[in-house]
Amino acid sequence: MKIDVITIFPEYFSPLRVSVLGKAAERGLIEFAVHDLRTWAHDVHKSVDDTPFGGGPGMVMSPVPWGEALDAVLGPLSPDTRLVVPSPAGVPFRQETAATYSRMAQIVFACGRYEGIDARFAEDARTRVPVDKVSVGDYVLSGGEPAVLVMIDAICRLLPGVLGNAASAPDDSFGAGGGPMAGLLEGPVFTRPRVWRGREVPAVLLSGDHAAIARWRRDEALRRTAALRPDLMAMLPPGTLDGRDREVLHEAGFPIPGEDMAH
Ligand code: JA5
Repeated sequence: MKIDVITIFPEYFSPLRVSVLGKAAERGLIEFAVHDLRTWAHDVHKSVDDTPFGGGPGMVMSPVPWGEALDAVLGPLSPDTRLVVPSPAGVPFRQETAATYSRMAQIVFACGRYEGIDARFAEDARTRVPVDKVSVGDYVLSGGEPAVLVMIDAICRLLPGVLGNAASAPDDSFGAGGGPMAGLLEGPVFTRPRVWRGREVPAVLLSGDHAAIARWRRDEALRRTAALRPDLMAMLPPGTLDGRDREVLHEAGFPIPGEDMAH
């Protein structure tokens, strides 16, 4: 997979050389190309922003360098290419979004700064490539760069061969593998020592009973998800809760989707 990033702060993306993603790039599993938008600026000051039509505070990024940058960076037209523009006004980026993007041949990320990019840039780009405006959460950032780092990490760890342990992705929170933990937050994890500052590791985890351990982990995931993320509980596909799941949720005092609390 090829990932292009267009930004006025190329240095912001040095973390892509570190750790799991850095190694995946070294091994040729991912190709990162980070481009300085000012390469396509036209004046001696290499300016990429201008005052907003209609007035208002701040500056708006000019569509002129953005259009030329995209022309230069976009590979052959393909249904497996996306232009992704981070924006707090975009559609939420979720685990399923990461999975969809991990199957792309090329993703171009366009990092806005100031008050954003002139709207005509995305409108024009749409005539050549599918364009997604994507939010990574309901808060304001100073620019798209940190959002793009977040998305690149979530996408690339799903690529074949990128994670050392092929089994670790499906059991993470959200259980992208569609396994038993699908749509739930991951519960607590433990390692040695067995007793630390008087606190014991739950006995079931030392029992060697793999079915009991899997059931305990699901119980913990259900309790945590119901307590912290009722929105995720509401999104569980119908029919995913078994009898024990309902018992756990009832004991914890949480309403069970599609069930009367009196039962
Ligand atoms: C700000 C010029 O989902 C959180 C986000 C905040 C934010 C994003 S995504 N992009 C920008 C931006 O500011 O481009």
